[in-house]
Amino acid sequence: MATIDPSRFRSTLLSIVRYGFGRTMEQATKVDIFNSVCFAVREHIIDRKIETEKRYADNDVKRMHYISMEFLTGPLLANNLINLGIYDECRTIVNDIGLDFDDLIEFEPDPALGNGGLGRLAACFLDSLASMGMPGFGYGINYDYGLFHQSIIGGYQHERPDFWYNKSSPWLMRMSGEKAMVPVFGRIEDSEDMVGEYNPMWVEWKLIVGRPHDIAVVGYGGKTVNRLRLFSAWASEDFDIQIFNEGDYYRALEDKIRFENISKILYPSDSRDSGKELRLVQEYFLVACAVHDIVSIYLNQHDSFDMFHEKVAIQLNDTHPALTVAELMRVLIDLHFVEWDDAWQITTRTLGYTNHTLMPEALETWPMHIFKKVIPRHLQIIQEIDRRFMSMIKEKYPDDPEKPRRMSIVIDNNGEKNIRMAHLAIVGSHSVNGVAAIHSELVKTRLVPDFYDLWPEKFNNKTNGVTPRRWILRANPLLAQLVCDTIGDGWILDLGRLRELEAHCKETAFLERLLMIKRKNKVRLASIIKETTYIEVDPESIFDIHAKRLHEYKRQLLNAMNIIHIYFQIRDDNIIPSVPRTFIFGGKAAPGYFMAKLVIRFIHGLAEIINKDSKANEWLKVVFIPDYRVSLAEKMIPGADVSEQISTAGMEASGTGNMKFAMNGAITIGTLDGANIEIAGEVGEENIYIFGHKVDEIESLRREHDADRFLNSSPALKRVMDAVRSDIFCPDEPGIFKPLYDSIVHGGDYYCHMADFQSYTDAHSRLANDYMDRHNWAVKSLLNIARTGKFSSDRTIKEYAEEIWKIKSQI
Ligand code: 26V
Repeated sequence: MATIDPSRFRSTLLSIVRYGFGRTMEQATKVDIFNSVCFAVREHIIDRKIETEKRYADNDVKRMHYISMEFLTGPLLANNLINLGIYDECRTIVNDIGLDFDDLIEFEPDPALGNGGLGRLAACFLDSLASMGMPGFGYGINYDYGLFHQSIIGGYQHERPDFWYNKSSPWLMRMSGEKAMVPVFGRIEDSEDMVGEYNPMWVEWKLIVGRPHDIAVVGYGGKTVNRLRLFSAWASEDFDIQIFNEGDYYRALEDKIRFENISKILYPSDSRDSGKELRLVQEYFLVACAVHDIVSIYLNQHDSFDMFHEKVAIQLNDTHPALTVAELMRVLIDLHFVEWDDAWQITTRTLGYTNHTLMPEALETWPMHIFKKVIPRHLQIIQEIDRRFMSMIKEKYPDDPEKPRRMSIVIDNNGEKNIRMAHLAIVGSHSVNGVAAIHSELVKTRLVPDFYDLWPEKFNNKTNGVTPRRWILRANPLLAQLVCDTIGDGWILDLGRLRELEAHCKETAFLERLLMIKRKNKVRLASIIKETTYIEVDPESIFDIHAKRLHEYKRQLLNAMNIIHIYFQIRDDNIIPSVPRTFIFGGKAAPGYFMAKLVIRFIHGLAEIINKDSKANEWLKVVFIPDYRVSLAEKMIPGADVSEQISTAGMEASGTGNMKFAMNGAITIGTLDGANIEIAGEVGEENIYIFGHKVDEIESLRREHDADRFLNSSPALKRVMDAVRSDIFCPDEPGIFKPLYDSIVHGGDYYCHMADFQSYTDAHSRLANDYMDRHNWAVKSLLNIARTGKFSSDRTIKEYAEEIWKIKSQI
């Protein structure tokens, strides 16, 4: 671990404030001070970054490149200091100068370059790769605007743009001289070459410039510093000169702005986005920049492509970068004159594809005409890949005429041709993986059974994980200290060692300490709740947290239904609960997702009525904390007693919040879905509350769905549903919640709220009873912490590294 020289750090800091920002310490703003502290820390990072790059180059190591449209890093200063091992020292020095270190840490904005789980997973993976000394790098887009900020006005979500001031982010290093030139638009001109062979020419394209900006990824222990390379889009200067010379200044400027819009915004994953041309251009832009960079790095040390797949692995984070298949083929064939068959071998041996969802509306398909307009040459290559693939399929399955239609990359939907990105990714990769055991099975058996039948060896599982550096060490320093005091610090890089804590599960003093830490984290969370919502909550109550994107399948509405049920028990049945409860929500809804936004309004409706009802509010409170994001998650998760993981079985690919809560000592109430199943397997069934229908039961449930049968057989459910329909939670806006009622009662209840209601409320009452036995609850909490070591992203990355990427640690 590194140390810092206080006087040197101090003088560096002062001279950055003075010569970097032109201010004396007295004049400097908070932004100046924050940036200067980061720059001073960068000094410690850059040396190691350069050293790491040299180590990789000297050993000509195999590198893995993780291409992702999203990297949800969260604030970086605290984590970088922790990973460098200089957090406490830096804190003392900064405070000694008369600044407030903790305040500066809080001041850092979240780089919100991701939507949720998929982007955060990518960030956890980079942390693990660097912490284990592995040559793994991220490629993404340097969006000017990250995911929107959420505010709540009158119970409704409002979106405000997130200009995360990347132009001056101290973590982004613009790497001049390493730009990528990306051709786009134009058309294909058929022609013959000198020997009379068909030789299509991509002509009249325009050039976008991809400018790389690197964020250093500091591994724990500070030995390895990898990089996340984010590209921003610019119009090329040649292009500028050319079009400005044509004389139409305003049109030329419009074109320039159009190109520079490519990296402007992160799309907030919404089904309405599908088919948007700008999104396809973004995906292509990322892929083209990344492939350019990856091939250049390879060619720095090699003069043919013979070794490519032995030196390069590329992982596609979902189908968003699936165009890599076509772009790598194009670069090999058109720019380096590699034969088709060789190029195909290289491509498929290099690429791996991770699937992150089975939701049909989230599976990408693109109308062919957009491809033709944006990337005509890639379309041609994809059509040729598909032609060859189809002839193989027809030969292999001569008796199944439906196979080609089910498996082709290009599909004709009533005259409109579409490109299926998942098919492109599967055909072009040697590995296809899901992100939790059950999900990987469903990929094989339900999503693409024909592909599994054809290539069973391609399919595998890599259960997700999360980095304990951010999610324990940074988010929960009190817990981290207790663990270190008890078993040393080996767990930080080997989370399985948390099992050693089990030996202490009978020690009252230890359990008391654990309870005290939870209480402190709850007090901290309570003050955030007070600041952000003006609601006062009692840290003695159960903090039951449901924090994730709003989506019908994640069933925040089921949680709300249980809250109403408890409320009516208190108000109308005079049943006094065994323990007071605070139900806490956090999460953003996609701006165009009506039902998800209505659920947010509904939760606020409940809060409005219940929190004001004096008969109920000492037992029950409802809180929605606005603007859920990484930095807020770091404060919410350690303060949870109960973690809500209640998706409809078969719909949550994995979940990663579930892991973060469990390793911070929250007890899960959850369905047998995603990684919940594996969490249950690790912690043991007495330490988790599992409820609800299983994935195999869902289909027949839906088929036999009969709303009246549910309502007539359960007075409790009927009472809750009547309340959803009535205006008691929206007295000033009658009728607004009717769509919620309709989707459940008249709409077939696709997400099974009614079918799972009874077992959910039962699980909640068991849980509330168990909570009263503080000793036993502490044991459950401890066993959750001790037994969730499997869910470190280090374990996940080791599996990817050994089984797919074939990369090795270099320390
Ligand atoms: C996106 C969309 C967009 C259109 C509307 C419906 C819809 C439904 C789901 C999605 C998710 C897209 C991919 C994704 O973010 N998957 C998440 O990946 C996490 C990391 O593997 C995993 O833990 C989550 O379970 C999974 O939902």
